[in-house]
Amino acid sequence: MKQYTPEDIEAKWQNIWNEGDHFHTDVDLDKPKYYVLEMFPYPSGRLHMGHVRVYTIGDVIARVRRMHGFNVIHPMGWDAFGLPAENAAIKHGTHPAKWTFENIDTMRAQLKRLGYSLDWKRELATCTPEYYRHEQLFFLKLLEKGLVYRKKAPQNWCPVCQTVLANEQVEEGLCWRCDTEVEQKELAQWFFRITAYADELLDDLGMLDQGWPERVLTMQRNWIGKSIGAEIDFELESPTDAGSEKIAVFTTRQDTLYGATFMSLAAEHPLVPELIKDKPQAAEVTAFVDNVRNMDRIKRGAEDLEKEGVFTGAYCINPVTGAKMPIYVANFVLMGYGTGAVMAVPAHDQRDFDFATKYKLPLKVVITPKDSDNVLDPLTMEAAYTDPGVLVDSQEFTGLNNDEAKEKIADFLEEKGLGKRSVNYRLRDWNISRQRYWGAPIPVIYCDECGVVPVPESDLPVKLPLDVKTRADGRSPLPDTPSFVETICPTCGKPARRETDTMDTFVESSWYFARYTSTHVENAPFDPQAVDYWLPVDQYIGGIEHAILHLLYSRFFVKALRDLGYLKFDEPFMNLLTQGMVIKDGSKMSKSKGNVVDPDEMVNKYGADTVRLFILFAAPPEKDLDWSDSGIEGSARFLSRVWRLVTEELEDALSPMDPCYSFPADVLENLPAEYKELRRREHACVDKVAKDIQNRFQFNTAISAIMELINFLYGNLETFKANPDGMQVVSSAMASALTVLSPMAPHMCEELWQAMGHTRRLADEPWPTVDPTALVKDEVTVVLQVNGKLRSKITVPADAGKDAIEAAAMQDEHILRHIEGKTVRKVIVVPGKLVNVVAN
Ligand code: ANZ
Ligand code: ZN
Repeated sequence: MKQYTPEDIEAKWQNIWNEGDHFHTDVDLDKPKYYVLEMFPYPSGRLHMGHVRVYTIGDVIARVRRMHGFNVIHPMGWDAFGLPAENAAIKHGTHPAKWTFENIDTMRAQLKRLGYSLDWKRELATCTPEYYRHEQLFFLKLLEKGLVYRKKAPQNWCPVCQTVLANEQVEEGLCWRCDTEVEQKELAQWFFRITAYADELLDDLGMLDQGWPERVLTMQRNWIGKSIGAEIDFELESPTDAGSEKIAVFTTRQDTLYGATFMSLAAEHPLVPELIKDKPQAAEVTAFVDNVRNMDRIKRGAEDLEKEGVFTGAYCINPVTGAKMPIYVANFVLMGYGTGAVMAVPAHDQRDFDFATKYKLPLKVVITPKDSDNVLDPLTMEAAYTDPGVLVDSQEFTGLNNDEAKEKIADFLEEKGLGKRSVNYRLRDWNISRQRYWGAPIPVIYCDECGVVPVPESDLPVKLPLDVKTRADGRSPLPDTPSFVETICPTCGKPARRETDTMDTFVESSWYFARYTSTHVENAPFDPQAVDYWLPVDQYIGGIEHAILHLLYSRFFVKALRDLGYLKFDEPFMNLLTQGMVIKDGSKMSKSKGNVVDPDEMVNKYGADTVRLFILFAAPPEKDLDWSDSGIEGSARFLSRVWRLVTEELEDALSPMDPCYSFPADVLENLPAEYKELRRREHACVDKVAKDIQNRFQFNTAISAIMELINFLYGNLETFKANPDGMQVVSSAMASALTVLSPMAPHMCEELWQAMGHTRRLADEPWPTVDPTALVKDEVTVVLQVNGKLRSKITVPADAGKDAIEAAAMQDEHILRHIEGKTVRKVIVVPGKLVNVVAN
């Protein structure tokens, strides 16, 4: 018997796959394509188990699809720009480029050791000018189209990372990367106008509702946050010295307009200084405003914020009731949303209710519960009434359901010129400027004469200079690099300065999946035929942590590139699988907990096939996977059993039969019953593995099915060995088992396949064709009687129950003929033998 030595076998097959670019595919219009992609790794140093999990899942899907006749593209590359490279370079006194490329080499070798069927010819790294030059081109094209703009505004600033952050990168007020409290800093920055696509980004989620997890769809929907309502003008009691006459508010509840009793403004609202001018309240308001401005936006938006405010001394007028409404500055009103002003309806909005209670402001009830005659009493209410209801105290609208009133009042406001329907989004434009070095330069030039001048396309790429030293304080060395900064203006030829900010690395990951189709095209981002053929991605796999950030940006990018004419589809990822974490002893693996399991160590100890098998077997892909030593031992034992079955128990008797070989009926009839059962189990296993993997990603149940087949072979070895004529049946079953196990444990299966005498590579074999009749369990003949007389015979599965047999009997045409016109009184069923229908 040949010993199972994974390290030899695995290296052997990896060499064979690598040398022939075995998994490289090209456009082939005669074959259906399938694009399977896992989120590409950040070259952080070494692979962790999370990587192994996601790439193993993707690899099995790729291999199974390939065997089903698809032209599969399964590429790999590196999300290679970003802050950790810079921080590591500072810490270790090296250069980010050196650090990055060394890590890429290490991690590439690790991926290869795991036997993934990747198309390495398409490999890319986003930090190379060959990649980012196209991104700079997109920037220029989007600028031309008005989808990129520069704006000075308060920005999220992380003092530790020394850079601004997009809204999506601030989590509960903290930097997503280092958990530092984010500050606000006024800076001129570049923005991608993602809001131009807000509606489409929302509507097109409908195209994904079959293929994406519901919770990701919900998170995206909420992040875009579409609100339908109205903008309403409130006249000031008296115009300000500067000439302002009114305040516009955005509301989603114009049905409560008759209940608006005061006005709340954001601290940054431009009217505030005008309103308090020469008022006794001025000093107090100014102090309050300064205080609120220093709070960060996220905290100001939080539900549990203590509502506070201050009276400005000014009033405005409710346009429909004529009531005089005091104007407050309130800490929970944000300047970046709607108009930065809120008509306060304390009876029907909880925040306004809290505020009114605190500052003793009047409540007016304008909506009451539908089927109740106890009208809400403003003096005893303990909370705002926010549910649907019927309008009261609202002039001509009194008595309407509030939904209906929303429409009617919007019509009324539009007719009278008091307001208009309006839609607001929570989504903000994407700030892509980063004040860090290790990123793609933003291709613009600042000229004292000409202002902001885009770099001409013919001058691309604007290369990131590599001959610089990173600074210990983390600040970008680019502004102090004259050879980079100093340039001449492309318009007037006078000395000018380059932009020294770089692009957010999420820009790179927003289009890499499209670039894979055309990695080797130099002068254009894409080969049009290749993008049209391969895209969109059929199956995308990655972590839930990207539910908003990366997935939203990529969706936006695809729509923008489509409108630039580069792409012809609307959504990048048709199906999304979000895998769970790999944990140990119930918690996330981390150095501080000392519970990290290193992939290389595991591959050294057990071999890649065992590691892959365990990862797939231990949990369904969406669930967290608890690493266990006994679990991986179990997977290793199973593979050894398969090995021993082929190389020892059955060695000389096996022949290179096709999997699911179609035997003439008499071959099986002349053998003991175990053969027919083996064949049934063989076909059932192939069928189940295909369905479990392709329809539901249930790798664990697929593996269980293969284990059962192997167990059945072991359990009946004596019978099989005693009947040499039956060896072809056993060989076919063994070939099937190896074929369907090969996507999970590719190296060992190739080796055993070869040991059976097969000459083609298993990786190139088609998925076996299941014979549906082979799936039927043994059948028995049942005689059918009507009133005790034999009328017909049927065959049913041996294990069919009484109901199934009766149902089959009552459909038999002979029976139907003999009971025609009669009433069935009773049906007697003796399973496996007879059915007697009593009728008269
Ligand atoms: C009056 C009203 C009465 C409101 C009522 C609600 C309930 P969403 O769904 O998030 O869009 N609002 C408007 N602009 C705001 C701002 N800049 N900062 C804080 N709050 C703001 O919420 C829309 C509602 O949030 C608007 O409708 C407004 O309050 C408030 F019974 O207007 B409402
Ligand atoms: Zn930070």
